[in-house]
Amino acid sequence: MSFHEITPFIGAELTDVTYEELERPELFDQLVDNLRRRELVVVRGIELTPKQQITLARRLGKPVPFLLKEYRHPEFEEIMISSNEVKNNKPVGVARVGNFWHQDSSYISNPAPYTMLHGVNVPSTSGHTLYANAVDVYERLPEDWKRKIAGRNALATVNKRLRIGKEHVGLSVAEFRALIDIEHPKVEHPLVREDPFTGRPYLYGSPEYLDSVIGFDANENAAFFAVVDELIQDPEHVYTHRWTPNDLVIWKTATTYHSATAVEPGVGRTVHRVSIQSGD
Ligand SMILES: O=C(O)CCC(=O)C(=O)O
Ligand SMILES: [Fe+2]
Repeated sequence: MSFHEITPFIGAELTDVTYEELERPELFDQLVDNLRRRELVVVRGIELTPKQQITLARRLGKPVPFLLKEYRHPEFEEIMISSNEVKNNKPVGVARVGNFWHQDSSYISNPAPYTMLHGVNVPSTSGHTLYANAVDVYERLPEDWKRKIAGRNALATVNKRLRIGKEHVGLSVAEFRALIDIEHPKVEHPLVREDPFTGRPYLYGSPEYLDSVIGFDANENAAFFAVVDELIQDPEHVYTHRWTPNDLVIWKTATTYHSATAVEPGVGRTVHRVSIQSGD
């Protein structure tokens, strides 16, 4: 029983393992080691109850309940249900979570370091998840851009991606934007950071969650965002996770860019998501 590398640039995978086996310290330590070095770990087809998923998450840190109560699992507040399914005329969970390239919660000042998804009901022909490595993205950044961004901070924002809610009906676009800026102030992060485990530099910020690089003019920002988008989405450097039932996928939020892809019409998809803060 051992992990194998999924692609040269990201990911390690473990197959044919049960929850009881994964719980053993030797194997779980291997998982942590692979997660630290490979950014993303896939445990294929592992049956887990919500409680078992939370127990595993606790080994990595402190599971934190999702902000909006209505999308929490009815019994386990640490689990957010990410789903396009509807039961009794009610959405089972949040639909279209993360359907653009991003690093989880990078628009806040202290994002939880790990995300864990369990594939409860997953189609095989759509609804894949795409992953790229932010260390690899930084490495591939042309030298002149590395020089231009060295030592710079960027302003992150949820502005471009915030969803319009019931409470926003009647607001003009300008008023909506003004409100977001008050409720979700932009935060500043260094653009290049060092991974605490490997010491490798990585790019922190995705154009969808970036307002601007401080000190860049509009043209420089646009040019930089285009370069970064192209590097993130380079098909040679993207791992496509094609879900199989009960896959458990865990990633480091800072060093992993990812994007959910569309689910084909009429097909249900439900994953249980746990966000894991450090410490306890
Ligand atoms: O459901 C997925 O494919 C990933 C969604 C996502 O971005 C997340 O859960 O952080
Ligand atoms: Fe995400």
